Amino acid sequence: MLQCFIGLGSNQADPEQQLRRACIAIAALPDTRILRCSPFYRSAPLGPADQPDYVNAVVAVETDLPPLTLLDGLQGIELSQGRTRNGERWGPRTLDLDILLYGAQQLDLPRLKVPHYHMHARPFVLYPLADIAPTLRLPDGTELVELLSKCPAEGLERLPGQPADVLKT
Ligand code: A4P
Ligand code: MG
Repeated sequence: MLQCFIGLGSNQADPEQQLRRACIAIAALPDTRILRCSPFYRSAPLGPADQPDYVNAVVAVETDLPPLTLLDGLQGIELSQGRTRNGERWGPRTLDLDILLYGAQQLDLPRLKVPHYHMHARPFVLYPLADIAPTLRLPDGTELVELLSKCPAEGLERLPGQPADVLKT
């Protein structure tokens, strides 16, 4: 089994609830289990500013699914939670699920780039990732703490509560 990290984001239709539902759906993917779920963070939108704040989190999973099968599963969850794609880059969405890391693999496929291309400089990815994997290294050897030191937590607010509780039921 490989350990993977998945980034979750939503800024429409009750974002916290979208993320809770997504965690449950990820845990129900075949040959996959959630190991850890970060706290939820409210974050200022990156991209067009005329959209609501996002709620973001990161989950660590263990999976036997090949990378493109995992991507198919995650895109199925996005669709089942009302995700539509209108072509606007970085526009509002009910749910976005990104494969941040897939074991220590580096993938450059037409449908899948891993590590996720913008994760290195996004506070709403790096801080929740550090909550659940503080000693993580990226496949190229870069330490997560090094990336964090260059990425201020601007526009990021940790929300109260323990989202991981949804996984214990
Ligand atoms: N794709 C390639 N690599 C991956 C990967 N590692 N994980 C492909 C998931 N998908 C990957 O994605 C477009 C295509 O990327 C997919 O079909 C897949 O084959 P998409 O979800 O349809 O489109 P997108 O998410 O709008 O595009 P993009 O460029 O991936 O956007 P991001 O990087 O996901 O950013 N601000 C805040 N505060 N919080 C956010 O979460 N998110 C975005 C979207 C913008 N601003 C944000 C946030
Ligand atoms: Mg995406």
